[in-house]
Amino acid sequence: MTGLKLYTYPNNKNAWKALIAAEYVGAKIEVPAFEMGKTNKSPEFLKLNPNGKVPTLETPQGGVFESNAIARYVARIADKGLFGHTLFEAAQVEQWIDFTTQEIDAPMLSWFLPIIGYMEYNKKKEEAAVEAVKKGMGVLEKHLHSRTFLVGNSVTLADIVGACNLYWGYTKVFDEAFAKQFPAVTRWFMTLVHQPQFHKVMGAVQIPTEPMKYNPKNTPAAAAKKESKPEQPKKEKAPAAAVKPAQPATPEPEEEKPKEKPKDPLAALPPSKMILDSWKRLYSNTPAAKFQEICVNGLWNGATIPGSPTQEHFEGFDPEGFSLWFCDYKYPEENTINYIVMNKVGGFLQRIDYVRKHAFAVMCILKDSEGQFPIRGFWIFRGQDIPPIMKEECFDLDLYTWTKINPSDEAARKRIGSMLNEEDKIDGLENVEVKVFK
Ligand SMILES: N[C@@H](CCC(=O)N[C@@H](CS)C(=O)NCC(=O)O)C(=O)O
Repeated sequence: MTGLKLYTYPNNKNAWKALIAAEYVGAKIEVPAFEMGKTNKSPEFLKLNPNGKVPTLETPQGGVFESNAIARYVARIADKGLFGHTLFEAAQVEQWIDFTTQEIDAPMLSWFLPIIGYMEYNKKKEEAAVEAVKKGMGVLEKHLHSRTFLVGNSVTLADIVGACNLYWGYTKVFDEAFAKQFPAVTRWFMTLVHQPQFHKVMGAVQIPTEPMKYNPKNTPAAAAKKESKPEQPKKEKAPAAAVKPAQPATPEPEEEKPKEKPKDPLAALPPSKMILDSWKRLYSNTPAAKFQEICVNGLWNGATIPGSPTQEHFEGFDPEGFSLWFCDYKYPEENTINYIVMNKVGGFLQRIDYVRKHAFAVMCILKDSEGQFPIRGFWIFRGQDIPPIMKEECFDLDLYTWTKINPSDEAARKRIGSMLNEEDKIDGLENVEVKVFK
């Protein structure tokens, strides 16, 4: 069979199901260059998979989506026993594929995705997810106690899909004590990932010494505290993908007091000749060809906003009324999947709509030689500190190291220029994407 193309981002454990199956049946699958959010939203891709999701397989007859369906298709290309050897074994293979997907992978996603910032965290939901994973693994444990593989005496598609469904567990969130509760499952998983067909696709599987945990700053208590605070000004928009924060642990008071509008301490600052909105217009309206000359130099020296019907002039940076900051994500080792990192930054910027009047930022998603995605950014804040409301409301703040910039430092100015210009290399690292808060 030729002409198969599997669309996916790198290291997608769902895509590995088909790629490992291909190793067993000797199928050749091309994995074309792929850019999340672009390739999978193109009209050609949507013809293959109207959901715009990956993995998606392109076959000579058309597209196949859903990773298990793709893996089943590939496993049937040649009969190498991936569905067992009898009708009954084939049913058992299907049974374990469905079981590990619904009873293990689904709760594993609810456990893991909030930890990496891809879903809103909720302790109760996490506990329920951990319990559900344990329950599913308990069933596997009993079954594998006396068996090497899930069905029969050799690897089947059930083992391939099952191991992929447990991949995030063993490589990200299980600690030693957790794995020890399931010795047969752990032995089975380790046996599989050491098979050459698995190893060729997955690479070396590393069990972490320190499993990933949710950042305790964003606990339900913090969410409860946040909930009990006065409402934000009306103009605040809820982030598009936000899930409601955890409910407060204590019951709501019977009668709610009328909510006060919070005072804006930054409104009390002495006026500045620098108008932040004017800077934002300069940033947005300067054509790319003149960006350095007009916008970047204009930050320091002032500039007239291109195309402004009133010849609006930005006065240049005012170090008394504003401050400049660099931020650097503290845990780049968590950032290994590019679109999740992009969502993390996107979510952060969506959550701080309330500070738009007082802040501007460029956040750069970079890529280092180890395939990690450091996040570095440049911010302008009204006043000499990070706005107090952000300090109170925004848990993302603690995920970054914040460094106040001396505005006359030439090296800092150069670095700011590289971020504003979205240069191909920032801090010597590949610039993957820049998100702007304006
Ligand atoms: N159940 C599907 C899950 C597919 C899925 O959710 N893919 C995600 C990446 S892991 C995706 O492509 N998201 C892109 C989007 O939603 O735009 C499968 O097993 O293939």
